[in-house]
Amino acid sequence: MERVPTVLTIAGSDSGGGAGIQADLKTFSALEVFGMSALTAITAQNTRAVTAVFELPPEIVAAQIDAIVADIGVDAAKTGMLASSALVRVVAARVRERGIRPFIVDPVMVAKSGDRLLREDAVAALREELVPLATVVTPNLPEAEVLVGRSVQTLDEMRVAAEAIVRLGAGCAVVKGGHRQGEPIDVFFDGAQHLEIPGRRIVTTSTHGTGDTFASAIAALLARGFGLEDAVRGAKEYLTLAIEHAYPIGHGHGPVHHFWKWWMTPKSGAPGAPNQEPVAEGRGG
Ligand code: PXL
Repeated sequence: MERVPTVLTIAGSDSGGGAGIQADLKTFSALEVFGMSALTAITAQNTRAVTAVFELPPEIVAAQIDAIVADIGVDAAKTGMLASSALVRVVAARVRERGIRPFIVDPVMVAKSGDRLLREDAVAALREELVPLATVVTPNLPEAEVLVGRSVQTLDEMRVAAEAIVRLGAGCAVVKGGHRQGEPIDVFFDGAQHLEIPGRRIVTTSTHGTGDTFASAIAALLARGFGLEDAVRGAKEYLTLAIEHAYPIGHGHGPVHHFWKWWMTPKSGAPGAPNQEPVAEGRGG
């Protein structure tokens, strides 16, 4: 029998179920790989706000990764919320020492609610220790600005930012255009080829966990053997349909529908329902 690819998320828990490891594990399952998790932090959170954060000790994060590598093996891994420089460093050390690849770094900095998920003093560790290990880095516009230290708003600036991230040592950068007005174009650069990957803008408030879902989908598709460009395009397609099929949950930014392909029962309030309002400016993606 064919072996099922195994994919690891190194990320935080979202008690609201829409982002973090919850989104990652749902994405892995939907895309037909076996999901595993090394938990970095616990957030108390709903669709409106993060109300508390508890960071786990670096040793237990390292122990989770070691336990998984020692028995099950990792065909691809991705990172989400890493919270602190100590956690960034321990994850970088483990990924380097265990030779974990492909390795997708989603440089998570703030939640959809605006709450910080990475301490300011951890940005340098992320840039210097984690990004150079990455097969792909997937920043949104604000994250790209923090990583490269300059404005990233126009398509040209997105291209320059992607190049700068590759110069930091990443194999590839996908700068996501979801936060721009109009068509959400992602800019892809792998050190050789620049691509503009167009998408469809869906008017909805159900955008919580979109970044986590995108990075996890890339990890799953890479683990299944797709090439980088196909994995990124496939991830975007999967995410677009998951946003489109979202049903209302909570009163803020609701989650996407990871299992749009499998659920048979029509959902009241699915696309176009009363809570589907225009995406707030500067949010989403
Ligand atoms: O979407 C980024 C993200 C990652 N990880 C956790 C989160 C969020 C956003 O809310 O809560 C735990």
